[in-house]
Amino acid sequence: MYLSKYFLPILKENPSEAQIASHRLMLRSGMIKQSSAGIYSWLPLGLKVLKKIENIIIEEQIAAGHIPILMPTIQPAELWKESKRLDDYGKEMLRFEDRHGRLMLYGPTNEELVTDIFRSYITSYKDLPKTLFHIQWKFRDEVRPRFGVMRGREFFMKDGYSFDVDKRSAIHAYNRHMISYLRTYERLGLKAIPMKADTGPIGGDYSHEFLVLANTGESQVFYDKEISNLSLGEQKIDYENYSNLESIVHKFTTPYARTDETHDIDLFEKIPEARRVEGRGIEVGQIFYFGTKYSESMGAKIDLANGKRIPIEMGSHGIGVSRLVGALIEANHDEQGIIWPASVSPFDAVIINLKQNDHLCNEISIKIYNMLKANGFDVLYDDRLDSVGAKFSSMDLIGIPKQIIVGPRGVSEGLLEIKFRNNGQRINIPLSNNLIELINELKK
Ligand code: P5A
Repeated sequence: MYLSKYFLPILKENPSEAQIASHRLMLRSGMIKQSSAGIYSWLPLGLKVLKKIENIIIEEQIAAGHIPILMPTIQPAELWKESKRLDDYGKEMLRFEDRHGRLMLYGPTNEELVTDIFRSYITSYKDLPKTLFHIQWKFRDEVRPRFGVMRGREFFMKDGYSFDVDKRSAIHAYNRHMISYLRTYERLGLKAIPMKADTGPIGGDYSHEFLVLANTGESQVFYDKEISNLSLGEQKIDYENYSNLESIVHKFTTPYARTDETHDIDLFEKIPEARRVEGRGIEVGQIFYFGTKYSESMGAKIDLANGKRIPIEMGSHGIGVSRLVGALIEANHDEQGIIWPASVSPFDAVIINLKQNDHLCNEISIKIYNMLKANGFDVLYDDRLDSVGAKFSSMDLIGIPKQIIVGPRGVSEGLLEIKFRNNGQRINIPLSNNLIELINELKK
């Protein structure tokens, strides 16, 4: 993409409404634009990151055996009368009437809608287990939308719903979600800690939140330092294997880790003092096992082999997809701007042409651009006529991990420079005909 042809509305000044780094940097780098409180348009750069995160989530859900669907944003209120949650949800739920006077709502979550889909088609234990998921916009009329996409009113959520014949199988679904979420966060380059959580309006009695540690996080967290050393790493997961998943989940849920809602001072103080950590975190996901809460009230039942008819066991599992964009920036930025982990960066590399009117610099920049594109890289080419300083500062701001610098001096010596955004390190690369040295460096 030639920057001169792109739509990247970078702001020079810090927006006064932004109180935390991610909000400020998303506005400044032209990723989002607020349309009203807690509601945003996603501009090209922001949308690219959102889609990269979405794709990683989809890949990991499919790897865990979960099935993608797409449910609507608008739901009929009748379903929520059946589950008796219509009143519970209060003012957070945006309600309106259609032209026929039917009460509708913009979905804050989809337990009712998916239970209705399920009960319409599935009647036998033979069809279980199943987990359906989608990634769709949600609306919650939050009292205090703030921090940009962190606490929005309209936000993008991955929500999955598991249907099982008994509790053992439902807990296995819970474990599949916990592990596939841990893998997802690791692929995003984030450390997210599962913490014992309250269930709030979703219900049930077994739940974990996933928290990314950050000083600007809205949740207060208490944990045993040991848990922050755990990771899945490269280990292959067999999602069908009950005992294997149980032992991994056991490993991640044994050290003390709780938010203030479930914090137990007596238990916390049993941890050796040097390992006790009190801090703040961003909730990037939550999983729930709630048994028959919705299937009882909405009549979602199945026939067993012995002819008995029972309500299905359910759980729901969510990831805050748009919130993750903010969490990633909170975890990866410096004074100059964003520093994207390669897995979610909007571009693989940017070519910065330091002398736009120089014939040789132009020719070489374009050659590099075409060659990298032909090799499958997604490259941004900064071909603007701006000053060198302006180019460097705006490219540092938008945070692409590798900057390929093409300048008249280097070119005359047959050299390119690569600057790594994460540590500022610069290396010289020979400007060969097939650019193999550059291509190898970008593959690292
Ligand atoms: C689980 C999936 C649920 O709604 N029902 C379906 C369950 N869980 S949840 O914890 O309430 O939400 C899941 C994740 O969505 C993100 N989130 C938000 N992101 C941005 N702005 C908001 N206002 C907002 N509210 C929730 C969080 O990451 C949460 O973990």
